[in-house]
Amino acid sequence: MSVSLEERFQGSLLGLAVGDALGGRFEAQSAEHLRQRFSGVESLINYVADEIWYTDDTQMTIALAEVLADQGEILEQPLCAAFVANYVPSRGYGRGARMVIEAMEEGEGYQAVASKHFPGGSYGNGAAMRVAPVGLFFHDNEARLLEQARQSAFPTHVHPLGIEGAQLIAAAVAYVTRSDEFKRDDFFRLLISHCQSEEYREKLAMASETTSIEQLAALGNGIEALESVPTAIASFALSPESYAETIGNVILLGGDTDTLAAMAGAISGAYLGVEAIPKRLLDRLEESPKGKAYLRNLASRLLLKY
Ligand code: F2R
Ligand code: MG
Ligand code: MG
Ligand code: MG
Repeated sequence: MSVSLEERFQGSLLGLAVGDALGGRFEAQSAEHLRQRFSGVESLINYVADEIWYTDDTQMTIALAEVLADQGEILEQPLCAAFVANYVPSRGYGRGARMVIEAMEEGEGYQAVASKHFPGGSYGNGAAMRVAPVGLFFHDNEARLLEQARQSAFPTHVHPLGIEGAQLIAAAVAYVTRSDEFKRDDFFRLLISHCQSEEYREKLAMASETTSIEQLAALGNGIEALESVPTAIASFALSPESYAETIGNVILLGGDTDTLAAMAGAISGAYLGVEAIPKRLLDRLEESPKGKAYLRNLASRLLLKY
């Protein structure tokens, strides 16, 4: 398989946005309800008839990608400015993230809000859902990859489990961006070697043995990083050759469907390239000022700066 870097960068950003936008239709619904409505992934995708709109996951990813494309690295102040410039509350942010960004907007001490709103900081999946551009940009620079993923998490997520989730998604995106052939054992060995906590080490060991939808469901579908990052990674590894299966299988788990599909879609798109995203979905992705065409162009800008 030969996929160009441009196709991978575009595939990851658009794959994230499409997963987010499709999953956003079903956020917080139960797996039972979704399984009654849809017989499988194909019927889920065929259900989409009109425009699909992305949520905070893509909105914050755009902020990160803009900073990388402009600065060549994640720096705290430009990142905060980009979060504020891209802040559209109606996209549905986590409540902790909302408070931190509003403090940035007001010029107040956002660091204090980030570490005090939740005890020890947020372990939500908000840092992991937006980190894909770091994985793309530093895919061949292991020394900076994890440090930059941490840096991209910090303004809103200071809890170690929130940061580690972002580092693992960044490492997964980086690995597949370098790969022409998916080697499952290597992939999980590398990710497990990056784990700092026993919690993620255990979950990724489970993910490495996930070969069925039932096992995928057992990894979790929640808004916490630990309850969604391993699931998204496992869904990609379950169907590495299909973008549609990768995002469809996690959406059908219910729960935090937009974020599960955003993270899984970013990994799959980086591996398979933009052509692997079903035309039916990509055609319907929003055409707003920061919609489909902007994302494609942003991916190309990111590659030019890389
Ligand atoms: N927030 C949502 N969806 C909810 C509904 C939105 C609705 N449709 C609307 O229009 O308003 N989605 C987005 O939030 C998730 C990412 O969240 P993020 O950025 O991590 O935010 P936050 O608030 O920091 O963390 C999320 C929740 O996790 C729990 N939590 C985190 N740390 C905690 C701690 N230390 N102690 C206790 N609980 C903690 C809290 O419930 C947080 O609110 C994505 O799903 C994105 O799509
Ligand atoms: Mg969202
Ligand atoms: Mg979500
Ligand atoms: Mg470089």
